[in-house]
Amino acid sequence: MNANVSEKPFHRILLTGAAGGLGKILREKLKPWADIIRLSDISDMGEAAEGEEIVQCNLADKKAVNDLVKDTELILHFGGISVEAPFEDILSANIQGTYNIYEAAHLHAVKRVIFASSNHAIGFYKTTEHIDADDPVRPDSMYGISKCFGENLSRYYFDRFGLETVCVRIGSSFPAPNNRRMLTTYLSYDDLVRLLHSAVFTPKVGHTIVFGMSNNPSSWWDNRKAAHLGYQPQDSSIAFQHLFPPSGDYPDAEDIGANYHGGSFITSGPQYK
Ligand code: NAI
Ligand code: 15L
Repeated sequence: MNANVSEKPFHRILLTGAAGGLGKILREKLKPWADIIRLSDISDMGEAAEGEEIVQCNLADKKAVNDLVKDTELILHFGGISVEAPFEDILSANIQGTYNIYEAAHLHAVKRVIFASSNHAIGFYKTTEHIDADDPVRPDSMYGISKCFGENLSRYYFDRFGLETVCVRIGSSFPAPNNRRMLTTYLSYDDLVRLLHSAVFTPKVGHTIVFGMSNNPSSWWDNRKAAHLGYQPQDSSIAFQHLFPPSGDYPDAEDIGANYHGGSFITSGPQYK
């Protein structure tokens, strides 16, 4: 066997948001997938280990993003503001930033992007409603609107140029659920990696929207429209149910956040007097 020939599926892939909560997990987990992982964030990412390249840049800087994407085969776009924020900040990091990623991906003939979308693209559905990927978006915040933008932008780049995307509407991906709502929205880190593996290695994905959730005892989201990905979650929030024991009045009709998929995000947007 020629020692110079790699057996990894990709030569170089790009992960944005590498300094973030999920980025730090993925930095390790993606290593078997590529000879080189190019890590990017606006924040410090420490030193590059073997098989890593570090590029610190602002996603809103079009020239910098163009250079960032050059020579990569796949992009996992996790960078950006991950909670509600003033529109101008969302515009720069999430809307301009995601546009810059897609423009560069097209110019450099990247074949596929995995876009970290969010449940907040559909957060204004009530918890009594069950939806699938074909139901209309109902963003619950400026942040959620930026995720709808990314989903529509990626649809356009697929229809116009054939650039494939899997939009992962991540529920709540943390070490454990932090509240009762997250018993429904929880996505374990291992299931996140399983889902990304399906999104990256399924031969044809076109433009797919998939809900990022573990095999939780309750769900508001139906993933049958993304069945071609073959994603099989193996974890469940059931292991954490004891942390949030049932109480008779949940969801309390007065607690508006408890009655919507997006939880408290639905009141986090602009406040008017
Ligand atoms: P995070 O906030 O920990 O990480 C986001 C990273 O993006 C940060 O390191 C930040 O420095 C970087 N960033 C922000 N603005 C930037 C800019 N202008 N240029 C370059 N980098 C910038 O968020 P987390 O939890 O790691 O989420 C990662 C992605 O997944 C985000 O896009 C988020 O919206 C999405 N997501 C995460 C969920 C979760 O439960 N963790 C749920 C739904 C979506
Ligand atoms: C998200 O989109 C956020 O990035 C994350 O911080 C959580 O708030 C998550 O949604 C959630 O809905 O739990």
